[in-house]
Amino acid sequence: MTIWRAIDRVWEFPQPPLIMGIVNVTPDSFSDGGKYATAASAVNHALDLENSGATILDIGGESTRPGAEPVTQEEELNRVIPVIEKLAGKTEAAISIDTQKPDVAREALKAGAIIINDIAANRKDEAMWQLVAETKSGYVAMHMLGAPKTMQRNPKYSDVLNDVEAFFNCQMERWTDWGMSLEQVVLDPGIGFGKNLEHNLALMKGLERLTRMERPLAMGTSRKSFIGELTGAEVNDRLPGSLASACRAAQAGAAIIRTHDVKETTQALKVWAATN
Ligand code: 8Y7
Repeated sequence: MTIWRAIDRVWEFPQPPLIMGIVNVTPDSFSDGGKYATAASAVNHALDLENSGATILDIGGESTRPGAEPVTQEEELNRVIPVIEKLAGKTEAAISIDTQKPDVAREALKAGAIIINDIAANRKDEAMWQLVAETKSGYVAMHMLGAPKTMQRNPKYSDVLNDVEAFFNCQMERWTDWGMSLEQVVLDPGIGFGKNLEHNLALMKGLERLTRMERPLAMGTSRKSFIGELTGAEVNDRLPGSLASACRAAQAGAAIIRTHDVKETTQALKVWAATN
């Protein structure tokens, strides 16, 4: 048995995967009616995702799509903090902050988040880890090669599964050195983050290597490019491929599935769990 701690919450694994619902708070992802309307629609969307089966709500204010431009800290705070504050009193789901910025993460925890989803767990600076150690938040540590703006320019590995596993082993040592408990940590291979189709498929085919590691594994494949590359489907037409890859991740022992399509993923995983 493995436990995952995030401030006052504890989850025990193995169990069927928890669903992390994606809540993007970017100006045009919900509304063009100004800040308040955007925050209110994001909160409503998050509550819908909870009702549809999400145990974790992942709130993000900065697009990390390949080639995306960074947003300023002030803008990111303006986007996510009102949403987390409003949501905190209304949801029983755990609130996760998807940010690369330690100061945004700190404010998000004050506003009611208990998990930091860090796509930049390859960072050089330790401020994020000191915050995780100090607050005892949960920490989803995602593998990324490089940074979002340039990561898809010809990524190279000697062996992607070995390299990702070695990265996690190396970082786990650093995290404990910085005072974090590994009980706070979930690992995530970062599908699409500095990975071409062949790399993404190698990770998915060999996923058991990563789910056998000492910490639970999170996985995000929802609507991602590899599904388009395999099938020709456009981004809003990738639900079937997203569900197939969610079931594959569940079969490999993944602990958390991050998805836009919570209702559909919940149904798929229920059938998977009942027949497995
Ligand atoms: C992931 C993620 C994104 C992922 C974790 C998208 C923020 C791109 N992908 N976080 N974030 N894992 N932990 O298409 O795979 O959702 S953003």
